[in-house]
Amino acid sequence: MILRSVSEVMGTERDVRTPNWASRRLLLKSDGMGFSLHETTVYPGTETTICYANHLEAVFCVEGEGEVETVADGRIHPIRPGVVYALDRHDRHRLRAKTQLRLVCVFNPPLTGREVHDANGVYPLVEEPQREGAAWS
Ligand code: 9YT
Repeated sequence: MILRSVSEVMGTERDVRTPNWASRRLLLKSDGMGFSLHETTVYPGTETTICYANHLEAVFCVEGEGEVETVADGRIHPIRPGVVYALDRHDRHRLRAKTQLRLVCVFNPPLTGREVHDANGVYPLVEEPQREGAAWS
């Protein structure tokens, strides 16, 4: 069993900070679960345009108020605690935080932890050797 807390991840290489958000990677590809699991804090007043061309992401809001806009159709969906949005079509979207958002994010395939958003808000696929004995390849 893997046991890990947000507090122990803080300040390590699993704590990724950008001007708009910080992401604490609780589970990464190297943990061998087949998905990665992050707690993401999005700073109030920010707008981030993202398109995960290589990944599926589900985002569950546990704190804060904001909205997500799907760029293709201009639809705006409110984000508040208890709401999940799942980017099942690699949707280009704009995430706006009215207040600070605390989000639980799951990625498939899992992030390795070394990805950075490119100019289009895309994470590249990064190849990394699997943990020995892990069930997923
Ligand atoms: C909600 C969102 O996608 N924010 C960008 C960061 C991402 N969740 C991550 O890398 O944890």
